[in-house]
Amino acid sequence: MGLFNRLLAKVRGTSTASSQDWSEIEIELLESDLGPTLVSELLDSAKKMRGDDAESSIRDILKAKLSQKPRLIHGSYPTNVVMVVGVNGTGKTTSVAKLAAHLHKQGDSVLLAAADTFRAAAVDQLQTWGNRLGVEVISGKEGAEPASVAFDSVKRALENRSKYLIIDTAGRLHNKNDLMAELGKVKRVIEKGAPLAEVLLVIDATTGQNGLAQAKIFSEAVEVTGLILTKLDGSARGGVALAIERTLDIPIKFIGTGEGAGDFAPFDPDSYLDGLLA
Ligand SMILES: Nc1nc2c(ncn2[C@@H]2O[C@H](COP(=O)(O)OP(=O)(O)OP(=O)(O)O)[C@@H](O)[C@H]2O)c(=O)[nH]1
Ligand SMILES: [Mg+2]
Repeated sequence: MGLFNRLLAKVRGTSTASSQDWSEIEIELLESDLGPTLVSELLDSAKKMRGDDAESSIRDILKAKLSQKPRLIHGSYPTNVVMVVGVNGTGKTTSVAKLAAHLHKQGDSVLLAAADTFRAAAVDQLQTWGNRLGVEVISGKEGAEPASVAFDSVKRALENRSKYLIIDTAGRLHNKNDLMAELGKVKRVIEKGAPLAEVLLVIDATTGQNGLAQAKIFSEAVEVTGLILTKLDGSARGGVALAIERTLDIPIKFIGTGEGAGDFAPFDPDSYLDGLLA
């Protein structure tokens, strides 16, 4: 049953919902990770609605909560440098590869950088993707400074005139200050070589409201410019993404819907809302 079915049924009919009904609807909406602020805004509007246009009214309300910022990769420099960040296991490395595949398919030249130097396996994982996609991967020795790998990759991308450089970073918990400070350093070192086009934060759609805390803290550390929302192929509806867009005005730029290179697409607000309202 769609997330908003009960709500729609209540406002569509002529009968007025009881306060018991409204609190049940509220609980249901809260369970979808939309977050308390957005849920109470929605309920306030819904209580004033009547009639068959309820669905389009709710769609309009939700749409108005989405960011108005551009959703394409913002770039003006000869090499568009994209840094990919996020907590452990959200799908960063896979998304780096998928984004490379997406851009490569468009005919653009792409270089990848394995700046997750904590684990040799992380470099191998990206290298395997690079081989599969026919995209070069810059890496350092195991235990190398992530900032130095990132800096070398910027130099290489500028020399090669790559249109895009996508830099993978190690997963880190947003509440670990030293790791967040290290990420800030990687960013500053990259910017010594070239301006950053984007800092993309990867959010796992199944993480719930914690995603909002992740987005806040990563933004403070590295000025996140966009989101990649992964694992939307599962049961998660990704309500948290709406909460992030509304609260922090960070646009979702891409979505991940599986483990394959093609399970990736630019974010389309209308089909996302279709999914929430289905
Ligand atoms: N179902 C599904 N699985 C995904 C998606 N994106 C990534 N995964 C899987 O999630 C797991 C973790 O993905 P990684 O790309 O290694 O995640 P990461 O953020 O780089 O992980 P760390 O570097 O360890 O922090 C892998 O098994 C991926 O195949 C997605 O959109 N859908
Ligand atoms: Mg990784």
